[in-house]
Amino acid sequence: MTKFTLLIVLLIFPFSSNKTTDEGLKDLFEDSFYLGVAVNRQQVADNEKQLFPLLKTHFNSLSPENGLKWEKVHPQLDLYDFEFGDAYVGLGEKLGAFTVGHCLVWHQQVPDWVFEDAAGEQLEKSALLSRMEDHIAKVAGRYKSRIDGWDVVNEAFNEDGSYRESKWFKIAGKDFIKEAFRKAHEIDPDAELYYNDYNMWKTSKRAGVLKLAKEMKAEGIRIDGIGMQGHYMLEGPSLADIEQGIIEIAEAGFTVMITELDVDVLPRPSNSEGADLNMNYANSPEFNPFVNGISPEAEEKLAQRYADLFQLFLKHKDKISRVTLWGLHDGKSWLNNFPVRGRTNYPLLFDRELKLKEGVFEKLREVAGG
Ligand code: 9MR
Repeated sequence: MTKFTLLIVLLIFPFSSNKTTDEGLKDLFEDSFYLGVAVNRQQVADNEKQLFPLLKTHFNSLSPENGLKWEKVHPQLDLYDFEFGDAYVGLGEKLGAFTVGHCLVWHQQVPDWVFEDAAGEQLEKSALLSRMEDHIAKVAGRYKSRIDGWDVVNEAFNEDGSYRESKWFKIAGKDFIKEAFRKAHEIDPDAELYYNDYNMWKTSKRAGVLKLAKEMKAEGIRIDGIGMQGHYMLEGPSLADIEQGIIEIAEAGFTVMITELDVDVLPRPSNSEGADLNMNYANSPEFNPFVNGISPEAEEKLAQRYADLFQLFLKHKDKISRVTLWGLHDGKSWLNNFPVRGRTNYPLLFDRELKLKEGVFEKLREVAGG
């Protein structure tokens, strides 16, 4: 090497090395919003090994995919299981991450006994609410000041903006939502409190949610933000619809979070109900086309969809506090089993070998101006 080429190498190296080796996804958005990821039980247990550096490099917020849901953390009346929660919160602290709790009250992944007395009869409203308050006190209380924000109530509305006829609602009416937020705030006054739902880009659904959220605020009940889950497809919903959602939530006085982002790349059967139908769809090349790898065209569309979405989120960074991916890598995404079980999907930012999808990263870097 001549002195001249050595000089050139020395001059270029510090600039080029930095970008490609250490830069994580989160760094693209560090002045805008947290970048989060939902982790599962196995990933939390494994944090010392392969995953920790990867999480540290790319994310500065964590959500628990399933481990803090009622059936996991409180499987029986007098039995709480905090093994996952303790490890999860510990991981969040080690990462220095904004650590989210998900979710205190939901109609899914909640055992039947919650709604029944010892004789199996349906509980009265006051008994159900006091059971719910006990649960919130134990779970949010255990992680007081260690969990930064809670999804307090999840998915309590129908698409038309009416209340979902869950057991919670049938027994307690909308008061279950108000009481859940009241109790969560009493137990951990420093935690941010969120309502979280899918299809918040739909005008009708959003109207129902915002009406209640404003009513709660007017009654002095703390509610900081609304989570737009962000389970999207390649072709829809439109950016315009998502944008309208972000704007209206912010105008109503609430912080916006994109809480469960993923992009389904597989075709959706129009009627996918029933186990037998699921079988056929999973086995059919039409509905499960990428068993041996995603096509370059679909991968390119995925990268573009993520770029478009993040460009929109950046445009509204003053309204959005966090964007969280619903899973770390394709192999573990719930979308391999929804709406059809047993398909091979590619909805996330890391592939099955835990490699960051370079095409997506490149495009995100462009939209982030890096
Ligand atoms: O990703 C979760 C999956 O592993 C569970 O089987 C499923 C059970 O309903 O819940 C998934 O996460 C959901 C989240 O908690 C709330 N919004 C919808 C998510 C996808 O179903």
